[in-house]
Amino acid sequence: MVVKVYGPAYASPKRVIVCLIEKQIEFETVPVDLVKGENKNPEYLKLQPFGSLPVIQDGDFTLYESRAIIRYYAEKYKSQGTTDLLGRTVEERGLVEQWLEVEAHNFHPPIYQMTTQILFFAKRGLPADENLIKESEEKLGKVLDVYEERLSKSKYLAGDFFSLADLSHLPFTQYLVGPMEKEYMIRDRKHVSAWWDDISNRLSWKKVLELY
Ligand SMILES: N[C@@H](CCC(=O)N[C@@H](CS)C(=O)NCC(=O)O)C(=O)O
Repeated sequence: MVVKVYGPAYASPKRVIVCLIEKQIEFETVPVDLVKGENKNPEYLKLQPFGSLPVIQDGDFTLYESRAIIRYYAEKYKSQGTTDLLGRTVEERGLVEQWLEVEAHNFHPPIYQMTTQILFFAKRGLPADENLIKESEEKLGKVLDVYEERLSKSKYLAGDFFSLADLSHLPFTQYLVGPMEKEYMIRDRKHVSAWWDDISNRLSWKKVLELY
């Protein structure tokens, strides 16, 4: 059964797609255009009642929330493709979960604000809130300082192995270093910079960027 992923052009669906590639799971994509409001169509809302991307359909099974989806596939196909994305021991699993939570609750809110203000408002010709951008950049900087300290002690966030916690950072950090033109936030931090070079050069991520 080929997994269907809705909304491949956006960042959160890319979190799922990069995981499917790491796990060597076959998938196809269904475009959903947020600008046209296709995420609010009744047919889409039947799959994802909050109207957010992504959602996946795997046979009769439907699942939304990108981080729930990546956990699901990492667990379901533990020994296929890249293994140990959730760690090998319960302690490693705990650390992967800890850093996945940090990504979702500390890293994501400020970077999402910046993405919305800098990329999407500007794209629609709407004025950006410069104070909010500045405030979010400061918050994100403080989060990255914590990452710098952590990554001075281990190669990846959860330890010396690549995990879902690292993978989960790929799509929005790509916006930061690319179209948002704020690469200095990564490059000014030696260990964060080396970590970014490592994870963003994975074949799976290069494939995502090539495809979408
Ligand atoms: N917590 C959700 C959030 C997903 C999310 O923010 N998706 C964005 C695209 S990257 C979106 O669909 N925005 C439009 C909306 O939520 O109405 C997840 O991780 O799946």
